[in-house]
Amino acid sequence: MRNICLLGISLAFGMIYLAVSAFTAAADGAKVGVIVVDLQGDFTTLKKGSLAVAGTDQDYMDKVTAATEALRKRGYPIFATQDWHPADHVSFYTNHKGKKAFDVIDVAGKKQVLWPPHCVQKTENAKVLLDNKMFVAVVQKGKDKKYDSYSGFQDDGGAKTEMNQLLKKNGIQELIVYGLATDYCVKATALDAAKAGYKVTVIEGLSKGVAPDTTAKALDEMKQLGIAIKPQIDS
Ligand code: VGL
Ligand code: ZN
Repeated sequence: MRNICLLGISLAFGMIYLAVSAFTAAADGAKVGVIVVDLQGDFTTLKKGSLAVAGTDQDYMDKVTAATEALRKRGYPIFATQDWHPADHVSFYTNHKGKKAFDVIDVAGKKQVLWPPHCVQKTENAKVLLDNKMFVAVVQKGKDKKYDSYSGFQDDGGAKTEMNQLLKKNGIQELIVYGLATDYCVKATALDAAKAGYKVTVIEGLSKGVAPDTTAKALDEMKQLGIAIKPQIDS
């Protein structure tokens, strides 16, 4: 009797497990995760950010919020990246004498765009604009003053964030990526994800770029590397 009971309980748990994993898997059976990139005040016109990307108004925020909520309800674990710079960060033009915003200099053999100061640690406009309860984890990047870090996986000095380990720990094989900005942090994060072996889809309609030419180039480059570009999330 006791054995039959135990068998019944294990069968029930087994079925619940199967039902839940079927729900969180893509059509090909892979487990899907989401990375929302740098959805922070400083990158939005909504919050009058210092590096506001065109088209990041209330309407954009509402779309991103609704889509992220829908993906979470499908059971997909949601991750966020957060640009999180010290005030003396190398990417700020104000930290380079005689330079102005959007000048390009050489840093450790790499081209570095000089930005207006943005996403300074603990400032109001460095906050992620989605309810933190949505996220399994928020991965901060660009904390080392010596290196920029467009990618959520690693900085320009090669130092890895916890992103890949977090995704592995959560069993993620496929990623949906969107946010700000298409031509910088979305692109770098999607490319590193693809290089790390994830199947990647970038949602163009939930991402906005700093400039039209670099955005068009970024979309091309991502496609070349096998990243799928979709206008919206599948309904
Ligand atoms: C970003 C420029 C500087 C981005 C971050 O999130 O795309 N762009 N820092
Ligand atoms: Zn930055």
